[in-house]
Amino acid sequence: MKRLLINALFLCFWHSISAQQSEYTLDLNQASATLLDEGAFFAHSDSSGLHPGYEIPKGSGIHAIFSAGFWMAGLDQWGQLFLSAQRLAVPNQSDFYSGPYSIFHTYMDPNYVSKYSDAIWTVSKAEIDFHQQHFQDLGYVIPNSILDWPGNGDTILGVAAQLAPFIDLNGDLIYQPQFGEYPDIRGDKASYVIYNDDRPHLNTNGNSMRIEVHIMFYQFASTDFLNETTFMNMRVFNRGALFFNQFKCGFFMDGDVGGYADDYIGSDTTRNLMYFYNYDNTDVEYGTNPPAIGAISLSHDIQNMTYFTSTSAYPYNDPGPAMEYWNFLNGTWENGAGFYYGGQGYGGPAGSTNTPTNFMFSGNPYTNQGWSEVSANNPPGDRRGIMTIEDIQLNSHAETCYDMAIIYNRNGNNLENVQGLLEVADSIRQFYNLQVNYYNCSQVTASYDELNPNTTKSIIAFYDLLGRACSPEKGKILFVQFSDGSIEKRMILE
Ligand SMILES: [Ca+2]
Ligand SMILES: [Ca+2]
Ligand SMILES: [Ca+2]
Repeated sequence: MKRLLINALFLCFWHSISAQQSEYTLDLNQASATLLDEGAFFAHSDSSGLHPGYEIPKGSGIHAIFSAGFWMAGLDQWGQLFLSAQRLAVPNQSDFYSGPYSIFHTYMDPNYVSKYSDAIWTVSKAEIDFHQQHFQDLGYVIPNSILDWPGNGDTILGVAAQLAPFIDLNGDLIYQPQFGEYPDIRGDKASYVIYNDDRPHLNTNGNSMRIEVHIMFYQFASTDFLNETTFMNMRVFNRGALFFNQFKCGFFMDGDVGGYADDYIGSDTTRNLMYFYNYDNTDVEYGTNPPAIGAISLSHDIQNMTYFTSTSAYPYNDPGPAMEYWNFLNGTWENGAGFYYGGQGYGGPAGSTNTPTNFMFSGNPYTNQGWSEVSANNPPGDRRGIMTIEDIQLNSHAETCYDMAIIYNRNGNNLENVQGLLEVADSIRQFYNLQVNYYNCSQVTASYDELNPNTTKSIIAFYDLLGRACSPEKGKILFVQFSDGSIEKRMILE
């Protein structure tokens, strides 16, 4: 057990009225991913404490991730900070709560509790295929995985009418599996998790954003790189009245490559990748040739990638209050000090420069090009990383969405596995770009050529998020410049 941070006071107070977080392990392929429904995932918690929750390969008893979660924050028009974030699966010490947002806040209603205290729904493509072929057969019984799919929320409880995606054959917006309708999943098996932040934030003490988060975790059965991959489609719904002038979403991951104490971290800005690897070629759990594991953003260019280490001194250690999480989301240390290229990314100590950077250890430790923890010869440790994947305005009742994947490679020594992971990242992106049926991960629902059907203005240029001229590419978010001079942030649909 790595650490136990249960706050006994909160535990006593909340235990009687707060439901236990539910757990499900998605393990269709070689990645055995433990899911939870209160903000943290790839983590496991029981009476003996906190444990890692991403076993790979499945059945080995060895894990490569201790914990992960999405961090979200926004500033309202007066600059007030609202923030929801989770690092660890400590029971009853979360910013997030299982189930959808309720406009009546009726979370203690027995009907709400019975419907949503377990907010993880899982279904396989095989079940869906069988259902499609046999739903009209005499004696066919719809399996619970399809029957219970949360396509519609209970509006009597103040929950949104539309929740998880489904194929609505008759177009009435009502999920009717008895008519052959079925969950609209990706992959060969998917788990759908719903949680909200509409109660006290027991982790960060941040202000509630009134958001609802949906994550579809999905895996493919395959014999290639997909067999060691878990995908995530994450959607954020702003259910309240707040308008966030600046909304940021980050993906946090405490990668532990087997033993946690001898790891390095890195980023690859061209691949939108954050990754963890062993500093030497021997790990206490994986043995020789320990793997590399990473998180890749597929729908968005990452804005920054930062890290911290639990054993470091302030301000280089784990964040505590909401403002410290906000600082990390903004690509600074937790006290707001900047990151600098070189060394350990601090201003001052040996090896660092005066050059600010948004991406920690952006070089390649295998080719030894650029700045890496290998080139800096850093002391290894328990690395935790956070990559900020979006910075937008988020209106009341708007939604945004992200596609990501957790990828893995173990085909050589510790550094060859980093190089191998970069190649897996390219394969995953190629695979993702071919998925034409995926609904588009963007706040904007119009495609660029439909923006102004009667328009007098035409598109004159595209720019990427760094302001560089680029060509339009499906699934890419970019700035579109129009002939009247206006610029809008858009995602290309087709
Ligand atoms: Ca229907
Ligand atoms: Ca290790
Ligand atoms: Ca770690």
